[in-house]
Amino acid sequence: MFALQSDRVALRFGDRTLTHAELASCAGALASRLAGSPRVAVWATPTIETCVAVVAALLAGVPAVPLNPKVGERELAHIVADSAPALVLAAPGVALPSGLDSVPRLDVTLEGSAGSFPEPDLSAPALVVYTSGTTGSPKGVVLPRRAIVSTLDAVAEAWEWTEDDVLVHALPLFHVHGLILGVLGPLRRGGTLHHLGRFSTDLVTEALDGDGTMMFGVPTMYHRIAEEVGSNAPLAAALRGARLLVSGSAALPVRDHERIEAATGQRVVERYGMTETLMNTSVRASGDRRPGAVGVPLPGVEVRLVDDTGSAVAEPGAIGEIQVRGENLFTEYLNRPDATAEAFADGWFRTGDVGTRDPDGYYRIVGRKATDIIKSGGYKIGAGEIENALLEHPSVKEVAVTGEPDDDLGERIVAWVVPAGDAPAAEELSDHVARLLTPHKRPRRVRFVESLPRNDMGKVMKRALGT
Ligand code: MCA
Ligand code: AMP
Repeated sequence: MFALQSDRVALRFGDRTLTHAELASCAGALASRLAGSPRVAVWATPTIETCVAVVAALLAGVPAVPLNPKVGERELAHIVADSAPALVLAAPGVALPSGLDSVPRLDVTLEGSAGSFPEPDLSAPALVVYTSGTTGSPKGVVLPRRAIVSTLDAVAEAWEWTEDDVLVHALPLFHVHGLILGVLGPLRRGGTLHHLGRFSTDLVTEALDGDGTMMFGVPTMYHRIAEEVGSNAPLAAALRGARLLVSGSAALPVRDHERIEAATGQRVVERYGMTETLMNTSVRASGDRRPGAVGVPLPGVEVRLVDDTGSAVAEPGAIGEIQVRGENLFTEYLNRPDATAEAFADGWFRTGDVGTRDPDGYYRIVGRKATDIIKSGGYKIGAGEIENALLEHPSVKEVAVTGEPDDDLGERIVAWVVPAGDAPAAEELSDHVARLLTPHKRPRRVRFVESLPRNDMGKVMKRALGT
């Protein structure tokens, strides 16, 4: 999957770096301690140790489950029970929550010398990434090595990504965007990742002013850049000098595209992906960078649009569900053969996204089939899991969760609550969700109501909930 031989810097986190050869040594040493484990969890802090742990698991052929280090107790219990990791890999000195007490810990150190490992079969599972659905708890998406390799090679071709590129980003390392594209991408190219630790426009300026050539981000990050770039000359200059700025995980509003272009002369490249499919389409580095469009299918990926009757629609401008086929796809949802079967139609993966195709083959995403999926800050969040968490709070009698437009986050989570007795403080309910699930799933707004609008069947009519 990676050559890991050169003396070029592979990973930079603050002032800590590892060359490809050094990474091969320390990840190789760790890999020999993992070999034979059925599956391992990785406490995915934004650190060099997380990268070493994931590379070690890949070298050893042991599937890795990246864990959000801010995960709440209920969500962690679910992931641990579902994925049954034999070990949890963590940076030395980092405290782990009690939900991991039953899982033996292995510290990730940056020492040791490389062993040699046979390259596992391409169909072997490499990562299990948890993702939210409309209802219930997050599902473990089993990603084979083939999907990772094919998606990374496809985007490399589209973005003319080489070993000379230094990728800059501040994405979390427990999702596809930050981990697969953002860490494994530079490693497969033989290039460099410069991770900022956290997002800030000052850190972006510094990194792109330095040797950074490309940047990946979610629309919230580009929105924050767009808000500032017109009046922040050093930021504008740093962005102007970059080779490529790529946005994904949610739609980048045209207004933000335009503000960034006006201040920097750079047009952001959009690509469209999903945890289950990795990358599907992208605007090519040399192609027409059209705001609002997610480009053309990547090499090896077939895309079709299917209308409500299940028929493929091909004429330009027709609207349908985006379905995908190719080597970029996941294998299954862990322990969920029912959900896996439901996700496919005649061998095509049903994304749930609704799109249209321009006459020249560019795709645009126009909506989503399920109303109970919210995309906030680039994170996918299921309304059902938040409703279930809120119903556990003694002051909540009934609840409905919706997403409403938010300039910064794309969508913000709103909880419509019928209190049991006196209404609790909104913050108490938000903290409750943050503690049980994860902070990014907390409602940003709580609206107390006397009742929820329901249809004759008793189902909450979410569209009737005004703001
Ligand atoms: C706030 N915090 C709390 C609470 N409230 N902690 C505990 N309890 C609370 N009640 C903490 C948070 O943990 C966080 O800590 C800080 O306060 C601010 O939180 P938040 O408001 O959520 O952060 P933000 O500033 O709004 O974050 C914006 C962001 C973030 C940086 C853009 O949303 C982000 O990183 N998004 C990336 C999502 C992503 O990677 N998606 C990829 C999946 P602290 O500051 O310490 O963190 S999609 C994908 O992979 C597909 C394949 C694709 O297409 O890419
Ligand atoms: P996730 O399941 O967290 O991997 O998120 C995948 C979803 O993010 C997709 O199904 C889309 O709804 C959305 N998404 C990803 N990239 C884009 C994009 N460039 N434009 C619009 N939506 C996107």
